[in-house]
Amino acid sequence: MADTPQDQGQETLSNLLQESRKFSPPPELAADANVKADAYDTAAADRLGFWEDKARRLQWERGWDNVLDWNPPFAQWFTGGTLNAAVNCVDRHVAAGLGDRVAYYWEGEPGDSRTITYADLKDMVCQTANALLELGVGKGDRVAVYMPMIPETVITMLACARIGAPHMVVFGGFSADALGSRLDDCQAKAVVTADGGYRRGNPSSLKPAVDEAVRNRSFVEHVLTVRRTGQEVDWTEGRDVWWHDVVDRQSTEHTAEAHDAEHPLYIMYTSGTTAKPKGILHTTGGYLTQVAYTHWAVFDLKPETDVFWTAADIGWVTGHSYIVYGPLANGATSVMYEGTPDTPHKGRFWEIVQKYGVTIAYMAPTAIRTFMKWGEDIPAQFDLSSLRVLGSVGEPINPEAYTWYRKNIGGDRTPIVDTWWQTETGAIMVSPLPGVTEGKPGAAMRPLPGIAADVVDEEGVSVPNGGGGFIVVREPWPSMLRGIWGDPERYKKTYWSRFEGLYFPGDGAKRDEDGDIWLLGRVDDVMLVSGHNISTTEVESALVSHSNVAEAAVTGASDPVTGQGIVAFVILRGEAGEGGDALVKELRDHVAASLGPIAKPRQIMIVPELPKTRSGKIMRRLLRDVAENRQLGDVSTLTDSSVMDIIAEKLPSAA
Ligand code: 6R9
Repeated sequence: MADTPQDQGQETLSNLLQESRKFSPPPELAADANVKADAYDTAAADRLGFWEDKARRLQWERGWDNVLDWNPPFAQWFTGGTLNAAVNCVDRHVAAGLGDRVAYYWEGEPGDSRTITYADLKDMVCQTANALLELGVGKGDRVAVYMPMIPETVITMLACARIGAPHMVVFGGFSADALGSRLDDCQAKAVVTADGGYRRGNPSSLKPAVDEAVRNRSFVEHVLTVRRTGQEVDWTEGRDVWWHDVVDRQSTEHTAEAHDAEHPLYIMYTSGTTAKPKGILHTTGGYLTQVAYTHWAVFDLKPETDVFWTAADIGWVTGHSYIVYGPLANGATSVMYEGTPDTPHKGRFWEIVQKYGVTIAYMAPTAIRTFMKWGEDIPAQFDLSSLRVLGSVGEPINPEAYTWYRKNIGGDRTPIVDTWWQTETGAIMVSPLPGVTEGKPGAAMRPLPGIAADVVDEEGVSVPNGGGGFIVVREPWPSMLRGIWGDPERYKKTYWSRFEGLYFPGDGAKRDEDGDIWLLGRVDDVMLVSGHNISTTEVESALVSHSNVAEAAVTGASDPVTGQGIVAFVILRGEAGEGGDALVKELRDHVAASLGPIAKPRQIMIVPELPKTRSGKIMRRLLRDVAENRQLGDVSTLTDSSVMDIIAEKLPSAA
C-alpha cells in the first residue's frame, strides 16, 4: 500500500472487471460492410492521405492546398479549401436527383408528425437563410438556438451554416441564467426559439427564459420565435419576430457562398460542472469530413435503404453530429423525436421503431438502463425486426445493459457499437466497426481508422495489454475542437498540459489482454481506496450485473481509514420490490465477489432516481456531496433538480 497521497496518485487504475462474452459480426453484414478490416492498415500507412480521401466524399468549391497545418496544439485541416456545409447536407443531394428522399420523419410528442424530404429541406433552409439576412445576421455573427426538438431547429442550424453565422445551441432545459452566460460569452446577435415544446405530455415554455436572458443584453438584436405550442408569450416590438411572419414569405432560393474550410461552424458549451462553461469551437471542412465518414463507417449506413435514429437531444453534441450533420452529409433518412420515452406510454421508442421501420438506432446507456428497469415485456410488444445495428453513446455501457440491449432490442442479432467521443472530439473516435470488430459487452474496442488514440500511464507511456491508465490522442484529427471560444490559454491548459504533446480527454481507460480499449469514466470520478485507484464505472457495472439492480451510481466519500470509501446509490428493477438490509448485504457481497474485496462498497443506498444531466450523465459530484453530508454544489445543469430532494429524503442521515 502506498503511504502518501502523492504516491497513491501514481498508481494507475485497477483493472478489475473480467468480461469474457464476445459477439462476432453477423456474416451477411460483414460481407456487405461499408468498411472492411483493411481500412485500419490503409489509414495507418498514410493517415493524412486517408483523411484526404474521406474529404473527397464532400463537395468542395475549391480544393485544399494542405491537408493539415499543425502548430501544436492548434490544427487547421484542408487549408485553402472552400465549401458550404448546408450545400453539402442538402442542395447537392437535390441536385443529384434525390430531392424526393426523406431527410426526416419527425414525430412530435403529442403524436403529430411531419415528413420532410431533401427538396423540402432545401426550400426551408433557403427561406430561413434569407430571413436571417433580412434580420441583419451576417457571416461571422453568432446565433443562439434555444429550441425544442422540432424540424425548425435543424433548419435554423443549416441556415446559419449556409450564411456562415456560427450557431450556438443551448439545451431547452437549461435556465435563463445558463442561457444568459452563454450569450455573453459568444456575444450572440440573435436568438432563435419557440413559444415552447412538449415534454411529458405537457407544453413546456421556452420564450419566457429567452425574455429573461436577453432583458439586459442589448447586443441581442432579434428573437425569432417559432409557434409550436400556442402558449401565451410576452412580446417586445422591434426585437421579437414570429417565424411564420418573417420566414414563410421569403424566397426558396438562396445562392450559397463557399466558406473557408476553417470557417467556424458552431460553438457548443460543455456542461461546465464547476467552472465557467467552455465554448468548444468547431469549424467546417474537417468536422464535416469526420462526422460524415464516421456516420457511414460506424453504423454501416446504406443511405438508400436505412432509416437511422439518434434518440438524443440536438442540444447535445450527439444531436449535432448524428442527427444533423453526419446523416445529412450522407443523404440519409433519419427519425427525429420531440419528446420523452414514456409519453404517453413506456413503449413509445419501440412504437417509433416499428412505425418507421428504423434499421439503426443510437442512444445513451442511461436510456437503456431505464428500459431495463421497465422490463423486457414492453419492447416485446413491438416488431423490432427492422433493426440491424445498435449504438451506444454518452457513458461507458455496463456489460449487463449491453447484453440486455442486444437481446431485447436487437433480437440477439444486431451488433452493438459502443462509441466513445466528446463534444471536443466532434465525432466518434473509438468504436467497433459492425462488420469487422467482435463485440465485447462494455468495451469501445479500437480507435477508428485514422485516429491515433492510445492508453497511457501516468508518464504518458503507452501501457501494454492488461494495463490501465488514461485515454489520449497522439495526432490531430479532422473534427477536433479548434479551441475554446475566446480563450486559447484555457484550451492549452485543459487539453494539452497533462501529457506533453498529447491530447488529454480526461477519461480513464484500460487495455485488455487482446489489446481492446475499455473506457472507465471521468478521471475526476476515480476513487482512491487504500491506495488503489478504482473506477466508478467498474463498481457500477458489477452492481448492474445483479439481477435486482437497474441502475447504479458510485462515488468515493472521504473515509478516515481508507482515504475514500465506496458509496453506491442503487435503483432496483421493477420486480425487486423495496429492497432492505438483506438485499444491501447481498449487493455488497456481490461486488466483492465480482471485483475483489477492495471494491466492496462501504455503503449502499437504495434510491428511486439519480441526478443526471440532460445528456444522461450521472452527476456523481452531487452524490459525493450527499455522501459527505455537504451542501449541494451547482445543480443548474440537472434535468430535474428535485431528484436531489427525493434522494436526500430517502437517506438515513448519511455516514
Ligand atoms: C458524445 C458525448 C463526453 C464524455 C467523455 C466520456 C463520456 C461518451 C462514451 C463515454 C465511455 C462511451 N463518454 N461516450 N464514456 N464510453 N461510449 O457524450 O460528448 O457530452 O461532451 O461527453 O462522455 O467521459 O469524456 P460529451
